[in-house]
Amino acid sequence: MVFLHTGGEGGGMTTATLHPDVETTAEAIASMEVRGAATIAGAAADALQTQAEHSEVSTAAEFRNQLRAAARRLHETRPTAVSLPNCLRYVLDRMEGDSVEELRATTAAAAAEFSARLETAQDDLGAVGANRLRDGDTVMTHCHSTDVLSCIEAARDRGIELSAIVKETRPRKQGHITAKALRELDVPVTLVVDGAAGRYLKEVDHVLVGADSIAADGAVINKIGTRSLAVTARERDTPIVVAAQTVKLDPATLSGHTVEIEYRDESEVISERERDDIGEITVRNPAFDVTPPRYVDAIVTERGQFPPESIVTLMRELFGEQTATPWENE
Ligand code: RUB
Repeated sequence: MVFLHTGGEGGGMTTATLHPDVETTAEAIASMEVRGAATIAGAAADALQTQAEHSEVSTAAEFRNQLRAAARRLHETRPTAVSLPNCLRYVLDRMEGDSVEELRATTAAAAAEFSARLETAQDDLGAVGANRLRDGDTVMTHCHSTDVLSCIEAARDRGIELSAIVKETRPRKQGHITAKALRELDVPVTLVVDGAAGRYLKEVDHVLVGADSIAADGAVINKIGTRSLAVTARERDTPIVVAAQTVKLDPATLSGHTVEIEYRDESEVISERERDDIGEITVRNPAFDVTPPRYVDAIVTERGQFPPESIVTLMRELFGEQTATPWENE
């Protein structure tokens, strides 16, 4: 069990006992053993469900405190993927009741419902994305996106033959995960280093990327290197399509908030030995970048396909200007 001191509902301090799965999940997200925006949100929902189902507290106030403490622990792991706060908000906003048993039931049900919706959304999005793909097309991918793979899988299920040029995606080479998943779908794969993408774009019919967050102006926040890929693709007239469930829409950007870009450890970029050999240098490792809407042709969601500039309409409909952070309430 993990003991955290948290603010209590009466303003005093209480000790919230978190289920070990919450800490295990938080560590797995922070270390990127669990990664990718949709997968992170699903893991967070599972952890909240476990916390609710196994809570041993005796009062409703303690239960609420404990769930908020669990949500805070999950929230602090990775800053850029908005699916994480969207998940925590979805579950905590539905934590209702006067007794521990009522709170347990509503919270666990909300977490299970969030997970189920995530899965359905990805399938529905895949069906929309597959409509863009034609027999014989070549797609180029960046990083590893389960939303992108859902589009390709739906196309393959319809008997559409595709091939893929997969960018390695430095520094952590998530392109290898994509390559493996595509081979499992029987898609021929050509792996290229990131710098070679431009060279191969003329053989590509669609650039297909995922998103960690989408801002109200239609800007797409995704793995570092997405922006330069989109700029080059636009220069070559290759359509760039973003596959992103609506859980990637960031409602806070409606009211002027910006998306925090995560910087990761320098050791992902260069080893200690290589660095010593070079001498005194600065190393920067931003994990994500922002692609302005003018370089994006379409955002494919489970609610259909949108030009990036019109995504704000869907964002307002689904979230309003919701920026509440119920995990911080006392
Ligand atoms: C993953 C990444 C993915 C998006 C979308 O970054 O940028 O493109 O998260 O993935 P990291 P999905 O490896 O740093 O988490 O479509 O699976 O949500």
